[in-house]
Amino acid sequence: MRPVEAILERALRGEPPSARELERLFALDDAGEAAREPLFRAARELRRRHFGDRVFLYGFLYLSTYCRNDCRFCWYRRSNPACRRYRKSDEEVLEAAGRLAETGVHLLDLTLSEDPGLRTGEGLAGLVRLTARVKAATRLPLMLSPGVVSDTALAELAQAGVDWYACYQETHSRGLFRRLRPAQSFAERMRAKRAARAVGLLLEEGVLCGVGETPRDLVCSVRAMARLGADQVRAMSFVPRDGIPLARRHHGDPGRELAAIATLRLAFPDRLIPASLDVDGLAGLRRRLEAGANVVTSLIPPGQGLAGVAQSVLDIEEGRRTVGEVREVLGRCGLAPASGTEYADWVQRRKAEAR
Ligand code: MD0
Ligand code: SF4
Repeated sequence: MRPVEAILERALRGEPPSARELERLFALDDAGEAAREPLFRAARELRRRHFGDRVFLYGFLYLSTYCRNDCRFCWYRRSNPACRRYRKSDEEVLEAAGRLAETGVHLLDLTLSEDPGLRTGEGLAGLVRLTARVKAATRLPLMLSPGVVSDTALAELAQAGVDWYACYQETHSRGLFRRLRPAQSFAERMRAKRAARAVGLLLEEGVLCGVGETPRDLVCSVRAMARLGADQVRAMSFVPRDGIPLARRHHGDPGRELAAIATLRLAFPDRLIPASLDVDGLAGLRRRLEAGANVVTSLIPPGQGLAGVAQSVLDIEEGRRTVGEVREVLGRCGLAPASGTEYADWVQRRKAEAR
């Protein structure tokens, strides 16, 4: 039997791959579709065992695009004059949140760049109040993606009804981290995640693909995700654009991200793994689901002037990042949206287990 097949067979028997084996699987990124198919098939089977045909849907609201940082992969980095900055008012956020909730998403992800006006004092207090209002109005599970914040902020946010803290290291190689996030602290960012767990928040960790990482770096990320006890783990491709300094490495090759999604499924069979609409829009959804993802993220309501992150505009105003469009793709993959109760139950169960 070829080594990859043996790894997959053992994973299906409940034996998680070793570090060396994970490296082998991550390296299937440029092996071509046919060579990756057995990996994808195993990932789908593990997803089926833990989640059946059910998929969770996350609505996304980007509240502020002002940022103090200068990440080299990001469109919203402070030194990019070309991106349109906004900070949504409470009323705008509540309206967009209400609309998204009505469409049937299971969670709202409130994301912010590291906006200096919302990090401390009255700005932070306003964010905490807004979060509580969104919770009261929608009664949905909430995720907050505010970048690195203080322990006190995390505790206040948890108190206000936030369920998840999302904060992606992008890489767990310190050298690559320095190149991606200049002048930011690797340790601070990791510490915020441990602090979030300590106040009872669920945690999403993530890696960026196509930025010069090696399969071994990705194994290092799997270890870090396991140590953190991450509840949701993400791999997302770098999207090069004019105005972003980082050079494209894996131009047009989604293989790295797809192999990473499937390998994460083998390493974390019962965790949540996103298929983001924020890289290739709706057109890229099917292949991510077929690699073993079980959450669709970055559903964004049209007509509200809201932005995406990696893709700031793709498919948004066309109304293609919506539950109706996603449901059709799910159907074609033999999958279906979960009910709100199924998702809320999953969140409650995980919180109890994590305690
Ligand atoms: C996504 N655009 O899900 C969002 C974003 C932040 N928590 C998530 C990267 O793709
Ligand atoms: Fe700011 Fe986040 Fe972009 Fe970095 S990745 S520049 S912290 S918005």
